[in-house]
This record gives sequence, structure tokens and C-alpha cells, in this order.
Amino acid sequence: MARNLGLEPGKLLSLFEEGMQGVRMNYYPPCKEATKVIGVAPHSDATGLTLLAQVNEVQGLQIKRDGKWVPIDPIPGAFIVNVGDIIEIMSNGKYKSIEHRAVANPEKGRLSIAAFHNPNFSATIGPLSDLLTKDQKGQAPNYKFISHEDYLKLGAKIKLDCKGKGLIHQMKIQPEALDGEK
Ligand SMILES: O=C(O)CCC(=O)C(=O)O
Repeated sequence: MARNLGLEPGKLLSLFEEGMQGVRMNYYPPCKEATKVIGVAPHSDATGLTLLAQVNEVQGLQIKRDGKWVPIDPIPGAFIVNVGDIIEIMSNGKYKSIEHRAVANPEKGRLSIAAFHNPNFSATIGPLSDLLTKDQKGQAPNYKFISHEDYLKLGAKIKLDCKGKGLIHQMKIQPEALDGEK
């Protein structure tokens, strides 16, 4: 990803050294009224990258593409790699975090495990400075710069009253630019 952004790979990697990792295990029981409930509500991960295993290979994960929900079929032994909000912010929007949700299955229970990977606690959350050079190739920052601690606090607050890509919306310098995003 760093190379793709035109960065020296160590620049991005060093922010994730001694980084924070979290794991969530999700169990979705079978639900006869599957169309009337939601397993996990639409959201993007507030993290850098998420590795997701659809453990018992029951379909349930959906991603939002061009405004439509697209099911992601489990591939035996494969991890899904989700781009999180922090990579969107650090890449100054070159990579977009993926909005996703999980639906219930009427017949089978489903188990997934998500491993969230975050930068170290001292990393500032904001676009990488090397992407913001002042010459013609450089860009203006599209996202705010805040401490990791404040980012975590903001994430906790947003979780209580927002859905979808609410955290990214708060981090955007011009949030109205998001309105056209799908
Ligand atoms: O169960 C899934 O496939 C998605 C889980 C998820 O999005 C999460 O744990 O944040």
C-alpha cells in the first residue's frame, strides 16, 4: 500500500510497530426472520486494517459498492482484508475504508473472527506528511490531524449516535464532499 501511494514502505510500517491489536468473535445464531433483523449494522472499521475470517463458511458479510450491498462469499482458509478509516485518513483518501454489514442466515449459525490492527498509541491520526508536499504533485490535507487518544474518544462517541462512515465524516475537513460518496 505504501509503495502504491509513492511512499517509502518503512514510513507507513513504522506507525504500526508496537501497534494496538484487538480481536472480536461474532456469533450469529440462525434466525427464521433473517430479513427482519441485522447481524452487525452498517459501519466501516475505525482501524488501520482488519483481517476477517468467515470461520464456518456461512455467507453473511456484505460490502457496500456503488450504493448497493454485495455479498462476500467465504473462501475456505482465506482472510478478508478490510481497509479501515485510519488507512483512509493516512492515505489522504486514496484508499477508502469499506462500509460493511453482516446479515443473519435463516438456517445456519455463523461465526466470524475480526482482528483489528491499529497504529501505535503515539502516532498522530492524519494524512501522512509525505503525501502533502507543497509542489505540484502534493495535495492539501482532506482530513484533520488529531492525537490517537482523541481519535479513540471520538470513535467511542460516534459509535453511540452514528452509523456507516460517521467517524470519517467527522474527520473530513470538508464533510460535504462525502455527501456524493456511495
Ligand atoms: O461478521 C462479519 O462478517 C463482520 C463482522 C464485523 O464487521 C465486525 O466485527 O466489525
